[in-house]
Amino acid sequence: MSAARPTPPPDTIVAIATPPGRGGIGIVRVSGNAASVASIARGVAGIALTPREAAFVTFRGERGEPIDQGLALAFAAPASYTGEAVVEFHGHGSPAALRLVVARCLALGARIAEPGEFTKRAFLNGKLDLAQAEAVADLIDAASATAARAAARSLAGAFSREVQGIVDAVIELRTVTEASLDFPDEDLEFVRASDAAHKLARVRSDAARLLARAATGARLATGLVVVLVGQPNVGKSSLMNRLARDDVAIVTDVPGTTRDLVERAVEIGGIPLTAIDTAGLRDSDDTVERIGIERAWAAVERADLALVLVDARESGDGVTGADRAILARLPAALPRIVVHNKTDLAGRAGGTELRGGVAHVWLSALDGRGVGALEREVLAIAGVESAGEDAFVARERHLAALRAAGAHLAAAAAHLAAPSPPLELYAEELREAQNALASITGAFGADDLLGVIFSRFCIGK
Ligand SMILES: Nc1nc2c(ncn2[C@@H]2O[C@H](COP(=O)(O)OP(=O)(O)O)[C@@H](O)[C@H]2O)c(=O)[nH]1
Ligand SMILES: [Mg+2]
Repeated sequence: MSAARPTPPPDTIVAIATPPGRGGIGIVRVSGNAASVASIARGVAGIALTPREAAFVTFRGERGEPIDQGLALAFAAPASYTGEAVVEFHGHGSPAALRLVVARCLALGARIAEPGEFTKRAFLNGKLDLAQAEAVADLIDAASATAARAAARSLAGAFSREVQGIVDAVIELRTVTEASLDFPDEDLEFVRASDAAHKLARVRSDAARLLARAATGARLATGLVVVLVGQPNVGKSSLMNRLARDDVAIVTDVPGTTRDLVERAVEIGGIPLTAIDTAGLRDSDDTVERIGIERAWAAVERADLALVLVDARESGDGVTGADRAILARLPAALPRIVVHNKTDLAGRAGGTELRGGVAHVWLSALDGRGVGALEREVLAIAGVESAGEDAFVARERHLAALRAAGAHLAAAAAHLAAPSPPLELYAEELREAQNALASITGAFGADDLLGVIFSRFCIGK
């Protein structure tokens, strides 16, 4: 492990590990230095515990009075979640009894753990890297089965391994460069002979691909915001209710029924989305409706995807001048799907068509036909239709680091392609790229790099 990681504080922490409230089982977890954890274990459970062997015991208070009974389970350092000595008390899920167990641990020398402190210690002790530690939180917070599976893959190290693969390739490029900087007569030939340009191009494309996958992963974690817009009465609220599989928005045949935003978390194909139903977009003299329309445009600004509803009964290409005006006012970069609703009235079957790069979907929000095709289209645009087997969760922090690494690699490539490459600047960009990547897993590069240089090159040559 790198020397940059400080040694964890040796004090002993305790917390209730199960969610607040009553339940079948409640767990109190203790982690810290071996002697103090052992004395807490003996004080609460009344016996000396054998690591990894569950003992059924009575938990006791200061005067030996019973608090609860359950399992006591000890782990010896470093073979535990935190890498420290750990003991867990699995009692009944009674908040009052659990608090008594915690109070007893405090009296025996522990202190209350800070939020995330067990996982922080796991990181500091090298049990998890930073991306994995973040995946623990993402797994706990996962809003869908797909997001949970993706977090589990990140926790197992899938994302970290991809990042490390790119870091290794950057280190290899740096190794050649930094060594040649030490031997100025040979420098440029040396770097050229190592096929650096070609290798750098491959590193850049790997990093770009990882960024794309990470962006999908980030959407998995946070969910995509989908806004429903269109003229009054085209069926936005009806479609909202279909997507939510619930009556969340009022549907009437009165144009201008929806005035405020109706926002709802929905799940499509295992992907969490936030759907926003909006007021129909038209010129209105009604003050409340006008505010609603302003809010609709504000919702468009924070959306990742717009569903623009139109009436399937319109002849021609089915998009009226008013619809076109709405489409034109959407931010140019905002992905959109044109939804031709009320196919039941239009006597038209469902279907999907690509027109000028924009997907058009025909459906009936009333009878539900064609809604499945729309959902597939939404997932495709979200880039998560294949977020099955190889997705991992990622965070904005990871995306920013990957973007920064990509920019430094691009700058490195530009230096290398110059008529007389400034090798020092090239090396510096590679170093920055590596640092950006290393920040994802929390490993810092300098020591690792020196190790590689010394092990691969005979400096005394
Ligand atoms: N026949 C038919 N009627 C629909 C369909 N979708 C919505 N409607 C009706 O159109 C009217 C307006 O629907 P609503 O969802 O409130 O539209 P909004 O103003 O865009 O939110 C209501 O009377 C709905 O029952 C559809 O697919 N087929
Ligand atoms: Mg409505």
